[in-house]
Amino acid sequence: MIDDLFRSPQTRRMIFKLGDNALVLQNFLAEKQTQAMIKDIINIINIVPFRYMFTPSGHQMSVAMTSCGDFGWITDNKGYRYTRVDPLTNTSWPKIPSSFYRLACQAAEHVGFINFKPNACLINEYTETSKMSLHQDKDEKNLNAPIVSFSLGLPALFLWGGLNKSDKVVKVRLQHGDVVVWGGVDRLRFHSIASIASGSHSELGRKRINLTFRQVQRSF
Ligand code: MD3
Ligand code: FE
Repeated sequence: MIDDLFRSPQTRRMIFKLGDNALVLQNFLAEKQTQAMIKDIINIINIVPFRYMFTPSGHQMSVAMTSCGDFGWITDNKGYRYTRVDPLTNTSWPKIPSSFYRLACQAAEHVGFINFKPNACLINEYTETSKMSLHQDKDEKNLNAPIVSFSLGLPALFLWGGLNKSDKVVKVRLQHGDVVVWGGVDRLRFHSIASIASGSHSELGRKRINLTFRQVQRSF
């Protein structure tokens, strides 16, 4: 209780319902945990660096990406897909650090998705001018598994849509330490990152990093 009096309101854990099977877990990640995760991200990008990939239609993305896990997500002139090897470095994607893995499963379990076993973790790096346009995440073969996302660094304006691209969107500010879990009826919702706040984060500077944990293959 005393602890609560001294903690700033922005670091209190709160849960917001976005949909029947989608929740924002505000401040789910503790500062110690995000610091450990940032160290692990630096190790990963030493092996498989962030890169600005091209969409199949030939547009270069404004979000730099890389992956860890058994599978990584790529996009090029041949399409969107998951691969076991990074085509840029010709190495296997690095293992998902245990510091991320346990927290991703815990977050899923916290909102009722038991047995989540992510085998891909996409790492997105945003600057103040990056955007991610309205899309669905449907390259995963197992659409029964939820997706868990972790936000680090600068805040983002996230837009949460419906199952049709033209459905109205809800604005959600995602901040450092926030987690979003979505599955079930909300798994194929359209969503986008409209903008990144300007400013500087104490650990990441003028950047935002988002991790998304996915179960890419059906588990037999
Ligand atoms: C999707 N990433 O990597 S994650 C992506 O912040 C991606 O980097 C964004 O979209 C990012 O594919 C957003 C957060 C999120 C939250 C709720 C969702 C994505 C969602 C609900 C339904 C579908
Ligand atoms: Fe997405």
